[in-house]
Amino acid sequence: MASGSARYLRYILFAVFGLAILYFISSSSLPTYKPPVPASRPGAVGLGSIEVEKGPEDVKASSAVAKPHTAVEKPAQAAPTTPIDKAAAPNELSPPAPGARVNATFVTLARNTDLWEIARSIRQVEDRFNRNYNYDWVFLNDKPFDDNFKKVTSSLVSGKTHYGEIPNEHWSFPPWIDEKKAEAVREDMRQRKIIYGDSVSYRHMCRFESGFFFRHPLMMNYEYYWRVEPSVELFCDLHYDPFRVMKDNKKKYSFVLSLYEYVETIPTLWESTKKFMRNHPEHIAKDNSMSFLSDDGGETYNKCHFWSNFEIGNLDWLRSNAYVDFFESLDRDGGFFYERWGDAPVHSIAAGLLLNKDEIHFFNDIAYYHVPFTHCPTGEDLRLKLRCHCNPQDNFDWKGYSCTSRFFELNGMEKPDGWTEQSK
Ligand SMILES: Nc1nc2c(ncn2[C@@H]2O[C@H](COP(=O)(O)OP(=O)(O)OP(=O)(O)O)[C@@H](O)[C@H]2O)c(=O)[nH]1
Ligand SMILES: [Mg+2]
Repeated sequence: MASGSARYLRYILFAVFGLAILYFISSSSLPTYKPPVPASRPGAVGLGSIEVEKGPEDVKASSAVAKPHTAVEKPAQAAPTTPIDKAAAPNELSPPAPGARVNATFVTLARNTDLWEIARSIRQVEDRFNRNYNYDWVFLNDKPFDDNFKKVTSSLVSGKTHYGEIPNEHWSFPPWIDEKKAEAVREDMRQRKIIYGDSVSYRHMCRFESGFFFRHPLMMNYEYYWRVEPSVELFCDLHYDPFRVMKDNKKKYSFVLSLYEYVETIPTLWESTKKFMRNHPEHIAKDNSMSFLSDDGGETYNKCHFWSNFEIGNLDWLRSNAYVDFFESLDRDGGFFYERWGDAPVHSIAAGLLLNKDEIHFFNDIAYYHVPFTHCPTGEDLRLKLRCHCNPQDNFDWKGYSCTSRFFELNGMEKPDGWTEQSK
């Protein structure tokens, strides 16, 4: 009996010793953990290679690197011991992309009631891009933002948030406008069922976006902006910093979608533009994009415009004498109230005439939706690399009502492979 117990004891000791050796070998052969490379770093999704995205688990594991003793723990062992309230420290989910930031901000005009629609937009912009770049976000409103709006939006934005109220002069009838005449126009447009035709606030919004957002005190410290509206979608990862692309390539204005404007909303906009061109020939760029705007050398407007609910642009250009003179000339003519001029044709005509062609940029790889149009990048290779979730058949670029083909032709750009299949 005693010798039997001794034998069992020897077996047990052997087994413990063997297990200890196995554990030593297996743990010393674990690879050293390297922090994940953010997929949205410039070059991370190079044109010739796909970099494997690190899932949230991997990224979370990067916090273990900071503590050398836990670096070799397998996630399966670590998980049950991680306190639930420490499981997802937001700052550790997404390491910042390397490289210097541009002096830039997102900007959103919104009402308090737009909260959940803008929350959706912010979340997409953050997930696809800004979580790695942490750019600021400026929110502007004609009324004070309430605490709930500030609380929710600031929790979603990875950069600093700023909330500003619009001064009354930038959101009201200027003194030279005949308000009775403006009211009669609205009534007429209401009867003709012109979209937003009877709205006063929509007109203030369009005038503010045309002439004032870039001069708001909160915007004065920035050089570039990216406009984001409620309920928009971003369908692809953004694998580089578009502000950096704008700055390094001296771009002043950019777009993803273009289309024709409803003629009923801008019957005299081109007459006003021509008046401005006669009065200020010094502001017209030599190598401008007139052929994007007009099919007869400037006689008439073909209604093409960049869709300004998305735009990344240079604020100093909008604050330049050329742009401000253009806006003030239009504003005096009264079409923001006597018609229903939108900021999209106003910005687009300005970009087309005041900028040289090579200062306007088309972002094919920023996949975007604002009801009812989609820009889904042409080219399957690109869509797969950028992990896009848009249906390529929805891409509006090459359809009949888009002006993007004109932009390509005017700039001598070759259309991406696959465009013909999307033109139907
Ligand atoms: N503060 C404020 N923001 C407004 C007002 N009207 C519109 N906006 C904002 O101005 C931008 C454009 O307004 P939208 O209602 O989206 O206009 P739209 O894009 O032409 O039309 P939709 O198809 O309805 O999106 C959005 O960012 C709105 O949140 C307003 O009265 N007050
Ligand atoms: Mg909108």
